[in-house]
Amino acid sequence: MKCRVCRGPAVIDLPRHNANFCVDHFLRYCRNQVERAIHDFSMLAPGERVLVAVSGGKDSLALWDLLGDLGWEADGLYVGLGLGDYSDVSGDHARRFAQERDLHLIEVDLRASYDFDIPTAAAVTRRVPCSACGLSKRHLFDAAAVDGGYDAMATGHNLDDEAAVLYGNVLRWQTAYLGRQRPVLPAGNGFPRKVKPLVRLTERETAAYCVLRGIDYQVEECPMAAGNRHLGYKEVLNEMERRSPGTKSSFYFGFVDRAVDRFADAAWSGGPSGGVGFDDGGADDGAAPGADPPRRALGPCTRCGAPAESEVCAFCRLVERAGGAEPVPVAPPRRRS
Ligand code: Q46
Ligand code: ZN
Repeated sequence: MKCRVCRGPAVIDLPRHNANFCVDHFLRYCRNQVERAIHDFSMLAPGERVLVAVSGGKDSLALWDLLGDLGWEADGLYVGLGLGDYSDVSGDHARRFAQERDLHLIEVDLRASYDFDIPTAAAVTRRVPCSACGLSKRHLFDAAAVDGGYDAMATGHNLDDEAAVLYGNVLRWQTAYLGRQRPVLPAGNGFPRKVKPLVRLTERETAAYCVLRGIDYQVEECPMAAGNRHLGYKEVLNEMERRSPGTKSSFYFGFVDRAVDRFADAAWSGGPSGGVGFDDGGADDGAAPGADPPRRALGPCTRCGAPAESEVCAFCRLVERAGGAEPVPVAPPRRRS
């Protein structure tokens, strides 16, 4: 197996590009893909400050590394979700990454700051954990990005994530979600700009990037994720990709190029909303972790000042319900029948 560029020994094959790469040219390929995504979708302008949502997993750490490499001033934000050992290990990876590179990592711990964690919130609200989790992460990331004066917030959603979310939303014709599924959400209504610079890289590629760059990351899946629909959609798409390399990319980018605008009217007019309850598009609600609820806002939350659809924002209502409740340990993964 030889590198397509230099004919040296290749370390990875990329069937969808009909190419093999050596270490240097694979790393260059990753940088090029991110640069191209940022440029093609006008995600960031030179000199802008970025806040990276860091989970301690491969995607967010690869993203932080790549953005720095490409010259952006990027800080990280890690949210402690209280998911037992999984959170402890994830936080350690995020902290070590930042320390070793002298980067600034902001940390917010749900238990320490709001007196609840995700398993407890899930039990109190009787919703799947991803519901309270997605709501909390979005609220805290948005608030940190706005309060910190960052020009944009970047998340590590990769091509597999976006294709799986799209697949789920198409299967259920979630038109409101479809209209918002773009690599960039502009700032507005008190929300920061949100960008996904890894949309041109697959999960396998971000994992290989981390290994080749010597980045240690959380290799376990979130204990709450097992059995959710999102993972099932990924498996289906992986099988299609195996049979026909390039399927995921043409599915997702074909949608972004030729179809997303058709759902623009639905995008802001309806659909499940993080502002109404806890139905934020968590994994079992039909969409997936990372799906964006409508950014409707009638005014600032009277408690925290965040954009809210009612007097009190959904996160503050969650804090009111779950804060101080008897802590619930991390449950074994829930399997769907
Ligand atoms: S961390 Fe949170 Fe994800 Fe775990 S509980 Fe669900 S949303 S799966 S990206
Ligand atoms: Zn609030």
